[in-house]
Amino acid sequence: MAYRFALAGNPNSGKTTLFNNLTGSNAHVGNWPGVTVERKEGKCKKSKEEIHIIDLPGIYSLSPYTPEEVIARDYLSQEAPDLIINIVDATNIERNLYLTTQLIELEIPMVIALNMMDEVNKHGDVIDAAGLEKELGVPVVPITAVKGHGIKELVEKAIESAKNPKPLGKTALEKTQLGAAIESVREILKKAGYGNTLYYAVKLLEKDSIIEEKLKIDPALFKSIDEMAAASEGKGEEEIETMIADLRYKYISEITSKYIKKGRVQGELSF
Ligand code: GDP
Ligand code: K
Ligand code: MG
Repeated sequence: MAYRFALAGNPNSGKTTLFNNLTGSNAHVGNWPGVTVERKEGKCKKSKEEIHIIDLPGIYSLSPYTPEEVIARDYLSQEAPDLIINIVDATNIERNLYLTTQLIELEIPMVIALNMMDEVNKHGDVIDAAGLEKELGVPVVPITAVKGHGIKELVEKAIESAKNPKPLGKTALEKTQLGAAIESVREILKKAGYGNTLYYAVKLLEKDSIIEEKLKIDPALFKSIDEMAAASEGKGEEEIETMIADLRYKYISEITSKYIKKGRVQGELSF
């Protein structure tokens, strides 16, 4: 059977470099419907299996604020690719993992390509990829896209995960005080027959108006979701959307301090 793998990551994380390495030169280049954002698709040359790689626009989050974000999230939630390759710039891992925590919520099989490992090694930093993999619940494969290092392992892991995805453990937000509200909204969505319930539950709690319209939820159910969102906002002044962003960053900061050792103390001179 043929597979569709979507390549997702921040701008400048090395998506084009990885895409070119995977597909060689025979990519089909066009635009996403209705917008002048480039759409590239190509066949993966690194496997006997038939794999189509779709390059998504570079994005920092799955919020609905830029055409790129909307294209990426619509593609992922509506076209259901077999797998996401999430390319992460390992030299800028905290910012990149913000998107990762959101991609994981789509419940699509995923592997993380931890790119720019040449730079990480040069700085003497050490990233515990196995630790991150265990924490995030998805495979993490260190690569250096410009040199083609780690690509074979990445493709092998990706095929393995597409064929036999491991169940996700509790994801970042489910581990926080929002866990109960997320679970309740998921139950409502499941009963109403929706898929992608984790992603949609978070989006509804965030009061994402595009998703609210798209799902056409019964007004009574909608009201109860809204009340749960209001209750989760708690006593603080914060909007729930800000609270959710803060919770993601807090989680990321905890896991990066646990699994990344900096080789250089900040401000230290190197010779
Ligand atoms: P995109 O914006 O995600 O498509 O990123 P690009 O593929 O254009 O890469 C951004 C920059 O990072 C380019 O200058 C690449 O040559 C560079 N780059 C990509 N992968 C690596 C890598 O593994 N190591 C290093 N040192 N640079 C890389
Ligand atoms: K670029
Ligand atoms: Mg690019």
